[in-house]
Amino acid sequence: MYFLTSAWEAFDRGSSNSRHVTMASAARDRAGGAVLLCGTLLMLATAPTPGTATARRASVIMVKSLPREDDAPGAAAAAKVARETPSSLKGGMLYPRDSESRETKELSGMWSFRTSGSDQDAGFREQWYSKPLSQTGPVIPMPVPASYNDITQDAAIRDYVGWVWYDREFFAPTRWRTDDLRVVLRFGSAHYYTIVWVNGQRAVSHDGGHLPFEADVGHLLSDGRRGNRVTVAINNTLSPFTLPTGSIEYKNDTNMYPPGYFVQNLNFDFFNYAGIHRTVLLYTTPATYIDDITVVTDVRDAVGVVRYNLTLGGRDLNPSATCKVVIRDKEGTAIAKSAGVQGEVKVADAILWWPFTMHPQPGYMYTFEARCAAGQEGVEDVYRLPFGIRTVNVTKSEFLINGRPFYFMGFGKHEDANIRGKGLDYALIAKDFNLIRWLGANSFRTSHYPYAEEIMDQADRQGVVVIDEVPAVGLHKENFAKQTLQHHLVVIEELIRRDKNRPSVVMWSIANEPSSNLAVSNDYFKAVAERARSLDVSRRPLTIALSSAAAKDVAHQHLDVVMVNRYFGWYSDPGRAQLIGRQLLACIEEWRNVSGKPVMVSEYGADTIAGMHMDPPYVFTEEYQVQLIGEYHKAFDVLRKKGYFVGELIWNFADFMTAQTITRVVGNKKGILTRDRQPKASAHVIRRRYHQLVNSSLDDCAIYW
Ligand code: BDP
Repeated sequence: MYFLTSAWEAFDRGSSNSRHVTMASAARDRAGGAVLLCGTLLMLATAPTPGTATARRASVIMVKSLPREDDAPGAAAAAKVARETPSSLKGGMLYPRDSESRETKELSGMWSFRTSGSDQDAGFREQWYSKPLSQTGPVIPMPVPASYNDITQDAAIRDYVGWVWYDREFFAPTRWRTDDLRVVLRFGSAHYYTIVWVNGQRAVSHDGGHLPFEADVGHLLSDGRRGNRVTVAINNTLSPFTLPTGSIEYKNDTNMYPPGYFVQNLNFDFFNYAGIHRTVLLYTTPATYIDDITVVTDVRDAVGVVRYNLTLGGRDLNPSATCKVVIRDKEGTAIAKSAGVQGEVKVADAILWWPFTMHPQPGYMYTFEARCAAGQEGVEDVYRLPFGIRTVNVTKSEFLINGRPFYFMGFGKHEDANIRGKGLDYALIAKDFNLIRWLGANSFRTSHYPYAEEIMDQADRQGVVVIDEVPAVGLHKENFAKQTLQHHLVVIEELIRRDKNRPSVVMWSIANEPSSNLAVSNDYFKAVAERARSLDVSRRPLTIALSSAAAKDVAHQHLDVVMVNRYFGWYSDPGRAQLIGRQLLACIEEWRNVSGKPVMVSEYGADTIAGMHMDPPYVFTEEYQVQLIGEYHKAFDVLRKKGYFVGELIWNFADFMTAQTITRVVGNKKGILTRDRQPKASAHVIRRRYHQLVNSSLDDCAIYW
């Protein structure tokens, strides 16, 4: 745990909530003051910019200790943690959409920004949230959404660890106060721990990046004439109990480092971009409203069966609320109807949702239109949820979509681009999906965290299959702790709540490359898998991108599909591409024998500097990447004939930024595209392969032109 005593702690003590709250209650907490990261009380009063002399002036002490033995969950302990972390989420997380009963107002644009510098307490001690940030110190303009790291010319901002502050002002229409409405402030995501104030009043806090959070703020809005202010404090520090995981390491050798010097270690291979990464918006609903919708589909003899469940929220809920449901096709024509908060609707001659490589009309989306007059006054709330009708099943050897075998051809990706970091960017989303189609890929894994809802929307609509991953990357011995598990259970719930209705999502990936050879990980993953299965009514299969040796792995028994990350010819035997076939075949056969489940390769690849050439091929050249992936492809073709091999995802779609290390040349270069999305030679090889796997009659010319 990390303990820091500080003015921030005093701030916390002054709040009405106890600071000794559990993670579950922290997730529910809408008004308290404690900063909790995964159940760890993280009093980050001082996290000076590493490496600066200001670190010496740290006014507080940060103590790091790893979990004790009894923190590591054994079977009984893990089950207990799971019991004690009950479904902790209050309400649904429907994507905000305009309708005749709802309106949305985006708060994207330039916000004011500053870091806490070397005095992490300052913002809390001086209550920066109580007035405009510009009145409590210097500010700079900061775009929202975007990571803040690469926006300025200041390395101290790029590499900042600790609290940063944002604010902006906005007007809300007068009717938002005078009418009987609910006004909600929603963040698509902010990285990592976030506290939000509206007009100086605490509105919401959230633990974790990559997933949305929101709060009712109608009661905090000022009268129309004065305008409003939203203030956001965000802390990007990662600990052994956050997801992804990290640790703060103090460097105590004063011959080498100034007193108080520390570094943020990351247990993963991508830059720890931070800030307000996704859209911030306000939306309204009637006071009594549709809080959540769950749609589960099946297909019986060409009839689409749509089971649904509506959850209503708000005060004065009328127990005999009436809800009407209409299913509309793509043209908006009503094709089926139902009434009630739950039911089953049949869609005759259903047009199924298909991946784009399996059907000429891929990604067919219906609209589930719900109208509920649930309040005493009978005001109707209307919400239109896009959904697709399809089935997903896994047999001992196959991955089936709509009853037909599906072979994953795609990549692991990242949310990553220059300047904006992990910030949402529609131009980039459109470009990436155009490239996915150009490459002929039918799928990607959201390595190593949930992607923006706007990305997932495109996957739904374009028929691109998604393996949806939680940010559980870098789980090693010290991370299999009670606190991490508690947080993992919450995160999986947040992810399933957000993405449960998406037809593109065919599988949940509950971790990437954990130390699943450790006995302690068995009970840990059992608990996470059980939680995921209990939450997803449609029972999507579960997987993990595994990297341990098959014979020693204990996690696969809790999964439906085995994904394997392997770097033969790169991290082992670099430059020896001729060994890849032998090694990969032996490895995958072993996984199959050990697990008896469908197996796929979820990562393989080689760092490649675009424009670097050598023949015969040499590591880091375009020639070597081409040679290496060619060897993998030959082995995949052998495996495909064995009947249990269900996919190949190359690492990575595009080059991406990482922390500064001597093993990365301005980031990870395993992309088949450069970071600015231009093809390396390997992209053409992948393109030819993916297109030809779907249509073996296509010759090279037909693909290229
Ligand atoms: C795998 C990780 C991925 C890394 C990749 C690599 O899952 O995040 O970026 O290796 O080293 O182990 O390129």
